[in-house]
Amino acid sequence: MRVELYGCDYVSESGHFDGKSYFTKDLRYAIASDSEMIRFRFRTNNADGIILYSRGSQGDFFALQLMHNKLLLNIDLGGEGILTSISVGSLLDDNMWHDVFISRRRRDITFLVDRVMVPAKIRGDFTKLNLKREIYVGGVPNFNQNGIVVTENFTGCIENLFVNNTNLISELKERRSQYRQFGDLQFTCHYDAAPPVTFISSDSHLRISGYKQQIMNCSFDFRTFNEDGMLLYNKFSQQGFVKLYLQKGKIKLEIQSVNTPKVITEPSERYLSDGLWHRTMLILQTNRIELHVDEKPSITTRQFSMLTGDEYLVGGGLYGSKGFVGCMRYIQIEGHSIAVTSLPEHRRNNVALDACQMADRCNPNPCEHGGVCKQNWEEFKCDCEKTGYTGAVCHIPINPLSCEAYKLAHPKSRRADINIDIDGSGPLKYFPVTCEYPFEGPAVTVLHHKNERPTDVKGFSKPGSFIQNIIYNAEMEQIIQLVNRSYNCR
Ligand SMILES: [Ca+2]
Repeated sequence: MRVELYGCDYVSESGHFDGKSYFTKDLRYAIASDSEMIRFRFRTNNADGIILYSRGSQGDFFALQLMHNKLLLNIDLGGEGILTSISVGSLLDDNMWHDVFISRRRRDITFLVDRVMVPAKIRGDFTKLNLKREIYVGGVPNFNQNGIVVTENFTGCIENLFVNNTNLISELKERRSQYRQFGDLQFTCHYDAAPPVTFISSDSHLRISGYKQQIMNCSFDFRTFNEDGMLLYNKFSQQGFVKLYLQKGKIKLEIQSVNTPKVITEPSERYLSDGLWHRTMLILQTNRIELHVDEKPSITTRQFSMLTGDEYLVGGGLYGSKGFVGCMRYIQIEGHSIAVTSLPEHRRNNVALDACQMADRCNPNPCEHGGVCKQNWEEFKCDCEKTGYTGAVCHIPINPLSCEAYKLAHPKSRRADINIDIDGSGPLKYFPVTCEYPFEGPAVTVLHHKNERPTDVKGFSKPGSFIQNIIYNAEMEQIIQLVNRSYNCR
């Protein structure tokens, strides 16, 4: 077989940001634009960071940032100060390239990350983005600004950043006068030497040698949506063992040593099976047990001593424990970084190297009508409680379409206070009505409002001098649909 590939020259203008570096483009004169187009690629290991920021004098701003490994755009076109927030993508801090495209035309905006498209409408009455001063790329000097919700600059690589038809990184490299550079910004991408490893199933694990130490020092980052699974196990050289695991999304430490009974502690109340990376460090030494999760320490001093055993189990599926399913990176055992790719094959079981193969099945949310999505490695589930809908994705309405539909199921009913869902599975919410069934003729739907008792009106003699708002138990759109589907109204 012969394969020939043809393509075009690919020009890569990239900037590597270290979390302190950023650059600005001075806009020189104020801009008021009806539309703009932004596109770029990025690659990062960090869940948070500012990517693009600019603001104007009339309350306008544009803030594109990574927050909890999702891209978040906060935009305000000025006026009443109504912020529009659009979030796209998930698990974006996986050290892989991601393509971003944002296009705005007046109040219509399209936000695309890796082919997942979110169209949105910008709130408020204004249609122009008024910018003044500078555009910030990769970071800002001060996080306390409108629209910014994170407190970190971007760390990683940004490639071919176009604002309209201008390649900002290319112009920065040409040292054009309106550009200013801060910190150590480099024009080549660095790739991480410790790529993540994926624990595909509950029998996935790594076996790593230990060296009979009196101090145990192990650390790693993990991310998962699964609530249970063993993270780390070591059987001590003498009696006892240590076991670090997730149970219902919380981290637990089980430990036993010579002359010390088995104890199980829950060092952190936090729910950790949320898909974010969590830095974990376990340090055991004589009379001291330390567990750090996301830099927060939990330290116990008690009578305790051990010699580490000759094998560490990272992940599970051995010794009767259900293993961790998810991703890990930066694994260090007894203070040494572990290059998983160079472990002999019999020391790794059912793991995928060089990438985190997790999928976020809840993003975009597959549950309709505001159902809450929950997931593990294999599947997602929708919690439809309080939505008024049921079924796998909260699609099937619980409430009848109308009083007529209710009558079919309850033929003896003369009067009933119920909720109706006028468009069935459609987007309108259900609302309360009273159904009345006269002996002859069609059913009557009574839509109540908040002022059904008589209101005393004194001192308003002229016509039109008294005004009172009537608040119905339904939104305008629901009332329109109800009227459209009725024979007559009064
Ligand atoms: Ca509906």
